[in-house]
Amino acid sequence: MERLEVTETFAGIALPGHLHTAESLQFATKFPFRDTDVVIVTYPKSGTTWMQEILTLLYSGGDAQPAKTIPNWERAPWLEQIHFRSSLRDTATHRLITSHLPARVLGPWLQGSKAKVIYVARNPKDVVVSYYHFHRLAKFLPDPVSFDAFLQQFLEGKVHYGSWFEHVKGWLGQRQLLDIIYITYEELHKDLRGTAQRLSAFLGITLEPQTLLALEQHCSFAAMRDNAMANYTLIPPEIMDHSQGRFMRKGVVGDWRSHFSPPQNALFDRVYHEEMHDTELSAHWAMV
Ligand code: PPS
Repeated sequence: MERLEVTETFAGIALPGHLHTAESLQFATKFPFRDTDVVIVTYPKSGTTWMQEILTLLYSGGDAQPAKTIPNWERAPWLEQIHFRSSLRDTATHRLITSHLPARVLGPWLQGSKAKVIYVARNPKDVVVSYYHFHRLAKFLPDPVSFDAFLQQFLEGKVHYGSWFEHVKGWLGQRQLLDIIYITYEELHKDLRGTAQRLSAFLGITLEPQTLLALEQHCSFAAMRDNAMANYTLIPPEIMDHSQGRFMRKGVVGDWRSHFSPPQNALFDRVYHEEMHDTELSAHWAMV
């Protein structure tokens, strides 16, 4: 199913029709979670693939084989996408599931289970840069036209998958309602080892030193950039135009500084302050 030009609208959010249908989205909101499920939730470009790889290594006890032989979208499939049911590893003790859906859609349903939720967030200035570049290669997303035009749409919450601000605040609001942990892309960068330990404690996994070592090696940016099962080079060029750039693009913190003009930065800061001034995650990233 191509549907590259199709946009699905669900709960007021635009989503790529190439990956979603009204039926796949309805299914997502009624999916029978198990208490043993582990759900990665992110706004796009916030560290989803990184977390999928980390969990793969944690649950394999450091054996890189699954991460090297199974595409990430089969190891931790997207709940809302059309391929979910055929990809889900139903017999796994802990099913890994990924979602970009906002809390107002998925939260109430998840509250009925004891599934563990891992929410990964990233500095929105770096998110918008990464997302802009991704729009240039992903043929199932609209042409971003220019960075300036895309930035405006992002701040207005009019890009695919909706508003970053609504996403982050909505999921932060689930703190008391779900078994949820909050991780930032910046923490993964600063201290992958420490963050993996924090994750293991949350998941109830005993972390052996050799698992940690293997995880650090396999989940580095360089290793993942060269892993065809994580870097999306398996996706054919008519769906991801690899001549326009790489999915594993730079993998750094603060790349926004080489993209934002002073007026764009001032506008972003104003909206960010209005929306986020009292949220605790902001302490993890540098806005100046
Ligand atoms: S998606 O499309 O929503 O699944 O994208 P997502 O995986 O959330 O985000 C892609 C960005 O994460 C970077 N990335 C990493 N950075 C550092 N280390 C590792 N191991 C890593 N793996 C993925 C990836 O390069 C994208 O960020 P940018 O800034 O574009 O490089």
